[in-house]
Amino acid sequence: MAIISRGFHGRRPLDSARLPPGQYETTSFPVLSAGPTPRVPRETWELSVTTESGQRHTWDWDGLMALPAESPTVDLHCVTKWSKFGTEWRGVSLDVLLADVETAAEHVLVGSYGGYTTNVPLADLLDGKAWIAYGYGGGDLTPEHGGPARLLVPHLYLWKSAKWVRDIQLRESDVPGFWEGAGYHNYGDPWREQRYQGD
Ligand SMILES: Nc1nc2c(c(=O)[nH]1)N[C@H]1C(S)=C(S)[C@@H](COP(=O)(O)O)O[C@H]1N2
Ligand SMILES: [Mo]
Repeated sequence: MAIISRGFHGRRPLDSARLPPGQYETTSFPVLSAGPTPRVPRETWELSVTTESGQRHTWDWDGLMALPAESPTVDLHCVTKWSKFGTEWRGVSLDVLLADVETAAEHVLVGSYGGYTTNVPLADLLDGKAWIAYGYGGGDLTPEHGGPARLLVPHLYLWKSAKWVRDIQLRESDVPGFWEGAGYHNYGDPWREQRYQGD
């Protein structure tokens, strides 16, 4: 008699193995923004990386487009408990963006058009773990979801993925961002359910 494995159909393991503790799966793509959606024309858009010694590297839109792009497919986990599986993005790896940036800093404060900030260890942006994403689902990233370009750090709760990203500050000391300063966890690992300070 054939034994049917209910959990595995040859494609991937049962989806519950992809769901961090306390999360549920959704197929919609909710919009979560702490303020109004900034409209940033590509003509004036600029991204900067500033090192701990004050060196500033900048990319305009054409400069970003000239960098080699990747098409990551990743699962998203929001601290408000929805997870979305298999989202398809296009963007530039932070490994590429930071390749020529000399730094000994271990901390990053990411800033957005509109004033949002979030902090993340530099190590969590490197080694294929993060992108400056400008495409979603085969098209341009819409303003609601962070277009022209957002940070994408899918292994951490989605509040770390700053929409409308504008600057990446490499810092010797850690400093909390918008939600981290309001009581959310400093690191935000969904698999360890690090939602709030003390988790
Ligand atoms: N600039 C900016 N980035 C942001 C936010 C924000 O309010 N402003 N919200 C964060 C939060 S809490 C989440 S869950 C995700 C939501 O991304 P989405 O709206 O594309 O689903 O963006 C994150 N990045
Ligand atoms: Mo969120």
